[in-house]
Amino acid sequence: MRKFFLIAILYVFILSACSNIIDKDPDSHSSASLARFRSGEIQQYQGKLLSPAVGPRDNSIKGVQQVDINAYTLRITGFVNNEITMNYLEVLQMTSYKRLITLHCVEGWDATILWEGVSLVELIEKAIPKSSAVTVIFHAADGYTTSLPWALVKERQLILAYKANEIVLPAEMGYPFIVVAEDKLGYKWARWVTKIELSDNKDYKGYWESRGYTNEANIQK
Ligand SMILES: Nc1nc2c(c(=O)[nH]1)N[C@H]1C(S)=C(S)[C@@H](COP(=O)(O)O)O[C@H]1N2
Ligand SMILES: [Mo]
Repeated sequence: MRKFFLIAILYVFILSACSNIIDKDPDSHSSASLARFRSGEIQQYQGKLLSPAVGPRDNSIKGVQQVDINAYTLRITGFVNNEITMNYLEVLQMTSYKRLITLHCVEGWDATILWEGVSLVELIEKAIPKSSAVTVIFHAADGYTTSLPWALVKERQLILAYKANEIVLPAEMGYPFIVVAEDKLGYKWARWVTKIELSDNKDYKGYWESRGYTNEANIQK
């Protein structure tokens, strides 16, 4: 009798483990992620499954920011020879680039999203950075800041995205702009970007970096 119960328990255990596996089937979306897709959002790209642009929860320092696009400006300032201010449509008129890139958060989750945006290098070069500029600091509407080396932005040809999975970036994901910091942890992906500051401080530390996260923010692959 005892043996029977043990087998029954084992059976239930195996079943639940399997349903877990089914939910993680790489060839189909889980019902939880399906529910998060917005209307118009594509769910697959070049045979690869995409993650919903909006994650299951928000971990931003001050919650989701609602940016008034009519009042919005993007400023490029600091160690530059030609400080500039652009509005939303001026940025959107620049050449656009599409990239399929995975965002990895320090908390363990990740999301593979088709990003579309403008080149950060083309944007920053409009302001003619000084040769002493080594760091790019991103300032956001919620007061959040983070930074990347200017050399890395150039080397990786990083983009500033305004679309995710073919829809306009949802507020939760940083409307109007998010830094697509490829191969860097989530805290480098500044959302609701309002200002890009060039700096000569190679050791600048942003919000999470000054609270102990590494400035390199490399993904452990
Ligand atoms: N402006 C701003 N951008 C931000 C943050 C924030 O709090 N404010 N959080 C960062 C972190 S820690 C992560 S993991 C990603 C995704 O945040 P989410 O987990 O809230 O979706 O956004 C990043 N960009
Ligand atoms: Mo994060």
